[in-house]
Amino acid sequence: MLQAEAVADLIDATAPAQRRAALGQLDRGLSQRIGDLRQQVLELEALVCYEIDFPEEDAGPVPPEHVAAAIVHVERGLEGLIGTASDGERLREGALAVIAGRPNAGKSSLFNALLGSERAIVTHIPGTTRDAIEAPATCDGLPFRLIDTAGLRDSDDTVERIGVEVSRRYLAGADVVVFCAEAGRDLTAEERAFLASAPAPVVSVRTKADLLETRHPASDDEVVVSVETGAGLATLRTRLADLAFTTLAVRGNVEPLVTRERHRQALERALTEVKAFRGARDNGIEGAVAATHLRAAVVALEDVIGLVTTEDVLDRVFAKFCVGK
Ligand SMILES: Nc1nc2c(ncn2[C@@H]2O[C@H](COP(=O)(O)OP(=O)(O)OP(=O)(O)O)[C@@H](O)[C@H]2O)c(=O)[nH]1
Ligand SMILES: [Mg+2]
Repeated sequence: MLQAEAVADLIDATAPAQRRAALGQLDRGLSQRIGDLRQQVLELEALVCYEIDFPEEDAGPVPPEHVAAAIVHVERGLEGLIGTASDGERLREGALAVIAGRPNAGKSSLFNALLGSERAIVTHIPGTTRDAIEAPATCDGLPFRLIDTAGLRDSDDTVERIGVEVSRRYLAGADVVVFCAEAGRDLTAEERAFLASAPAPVVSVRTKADLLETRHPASDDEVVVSVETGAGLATLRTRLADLAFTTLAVRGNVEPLVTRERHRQALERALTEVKAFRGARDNGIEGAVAATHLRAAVVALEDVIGLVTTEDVLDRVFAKFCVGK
């Protein structure tokens, strides 16, 4: 379970050097897995070459369902890896968590509390934060880029309006939105509309819980916090980690993680080619032509692992079918 260990190391890593080492371990696991997939595509190519070269073979051609199953197997493998990419890239870069809400909702206070330092200016005056501030933070060991924004509202003040526009731009790229509203009040129509149209998963936070005489009416999907008492902050961190790193939480890290954009793109290219191969076969395209898609898939996979061997196919044919003995 090298992979699981590498992820655990990554989550525990406190120093940049530790993180780099853990990421390196993940990459090694990934090249092995991609090497496996490359091997599977080569075997598929070998089967197809056999069909092409020996169509009248007495022993019978390769059963079509054998080829079909091999195609599905490769596709599943590629899809599984590609499915890890969003978490993997966030592990490397940090998930973008954008704190949003009306002016004075307590956004900057929460930002500071999650960072554990007083980065953003906090005052009782609505409209204090005018520009977005970004800072790295760790929630349950997972890396985040936390953004404090200007309160969302229409303003007559030009500077503030620009800040609000910046907030909207950040929101568009968010991996998760931390929506803040004071505890103990109903949400405004505007706030409801915002929540209904949020561009990313939202954690709904009720702030300033210490100011309430009674408990905030219980609701499962809201996290009630106070930066004065620290209440709810641990729950919030866990909620953020779960929402921003979904497959890590669910899957238990059995697949290696794709942590680089370039790798994901190459895997997607390989998948597209394998699918094109399947399509070509289904449409009765001649075997040699269809097989060029498999070649392209192998090249895409080799792009990732840096392999350059191209002669394996014939070796495979001979080894597997003892042709020419
Ligand atoms: N008692 C109490 N006061 C809080 C809490 N969180 C924030 N406040 C107060 O609420 C006011 C607004 O807090 P900010 O963090 O500046 O709010 P904001 O959402 O960043 O406001 P803008 O930047 O103006 O949009 C300040 O006076 C804070 O001290 C809390 O948990 N408890
Ligand atoms: Mg603020």
